[in-house]
Amino acid sequence: MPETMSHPDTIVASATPPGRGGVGVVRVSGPKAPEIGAALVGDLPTPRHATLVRFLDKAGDPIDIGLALFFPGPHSYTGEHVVELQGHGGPVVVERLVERCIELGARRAKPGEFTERAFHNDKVDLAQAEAVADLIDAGSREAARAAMRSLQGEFSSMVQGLTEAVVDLRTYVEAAIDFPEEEVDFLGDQEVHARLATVRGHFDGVAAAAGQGRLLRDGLTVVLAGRPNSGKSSLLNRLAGYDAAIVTAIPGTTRDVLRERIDIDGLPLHVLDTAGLRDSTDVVEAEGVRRATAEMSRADRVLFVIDCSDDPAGRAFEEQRARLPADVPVTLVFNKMDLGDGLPMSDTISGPPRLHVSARTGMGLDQLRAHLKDSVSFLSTGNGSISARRRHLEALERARACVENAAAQLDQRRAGELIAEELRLAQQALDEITGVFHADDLLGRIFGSFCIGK
Ligand SMILES: Nc1nc2c(ncn2[C@@H]2O[C@H](COP(=O)(O)OP(=O)(O)OP(=O)(O)O)[C@@H](O)[C@H]2O)c(=O)[nH]1
Ligand SMILES: [Mg+2]
Repeated sequence: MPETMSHPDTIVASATPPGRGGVGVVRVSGPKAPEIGAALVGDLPTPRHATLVRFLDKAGDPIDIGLALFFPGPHSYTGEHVVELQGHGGPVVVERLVERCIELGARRAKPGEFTERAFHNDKVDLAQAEAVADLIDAGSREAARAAMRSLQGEFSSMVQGLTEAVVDLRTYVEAAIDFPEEEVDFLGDQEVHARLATVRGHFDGVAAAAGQGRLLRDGLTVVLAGRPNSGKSSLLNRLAGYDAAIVTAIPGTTRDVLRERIDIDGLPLHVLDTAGLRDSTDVVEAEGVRRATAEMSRADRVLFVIDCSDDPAGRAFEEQRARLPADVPVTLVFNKMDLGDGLPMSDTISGPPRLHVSARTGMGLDQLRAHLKDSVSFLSTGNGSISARRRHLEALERARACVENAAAQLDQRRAGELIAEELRLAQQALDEITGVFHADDLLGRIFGSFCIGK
């Protein structure tokens, strides 16, 4: 536990964003909060009662008039004594209040420090603390609802249920180790297999919910790639609903990578328009092609755009295949269908999924959107989804791999100790999600990305 926990400082920060607003909230947390509050407003207000007061400077002159609230620990956001000052939301007023608190013995809070204290004081676990930031940063209603569910502990209790199933299995295996003469039979019996099946089932459920949650938060990144003039920029404009990119009949129009964030029923879609792929002696265009290739390797999916009036067989894809990252899935998008005879290309050839659209008329765009949602099994209803991060999915994957190792060892009738050890590692990976077990730098990374005052 950090040293600050035994003798915590008192911290202060504006809880409202910088700038002007109706109200500006300054929050003070720590052992000196009651003393600071009393000095600032003359008398500490009754706990949990909003009290109209004057905030006083050192000379006793009023800085502002507003509401003061006192939340004695542990019944506060951080679990410490907290004083909240609600003044007028002007940057000068708020800064003067913060400075006055510093004069009285507080120090400026670091990003996420209030929530970090809430975590150390067991007000929230790590997944809930992260959900606080995700709720603040939510880019859609669905994402906000999912973050709210995680904040209320739904995700944590799913992980908890999974952990219990793992511990249960481990206890069972360890009991077998204690009776070596029975061990072989014990590990071969139906009971242990049944418990293992339960654990696997749990994993599937939690992983599905967390996968949806991560999609809601981070979304899907797709790169529009293809030959020059195939209509990539036109497609971007169609998806974005406005003229984001320059479109001309001149091949090689786009050079820089353009990014647009689009919302498909709550799924955040990051669409990147890139330079048409061809070998060019133009240094600017060649750099554009290099960047296009780099973006493709980081994408969740490449939409390979083909001008069907010019290349109905999609030969461009075969030509460029070697340039495309091998591990990123591709969808072939046959564009300019308005120019064709309206007949979709033959679908008999195996290979990447194919769609037929017209960026000019908008034909096929709904199918494209539906395809993108399907490609990640996104459920638009968002019902029951929780917010989750890449970190959570990675921990779940690691835990699952350990359980699968344990299962393999069980099949090979290996020693119970090995199985128990794998299960212990699985449990440790799960504990990282809620923060029961964590590497020291993990907290710094998580809370460092919060806004100040939260
Ligand atoms: N008829 C028709 N023309 C289209 C369609 N989509 C794009 N075009 C035309 O095709 C030409 C090239 O379009 P862009 O969107 O600039 O193509 P691009 O793939 O971004 O081209 P570069 O940036 O040069 O790589 C323009 O003249 C567009 O008007 C379509 O669906 N139908
Ligand atoms: Mg373009």
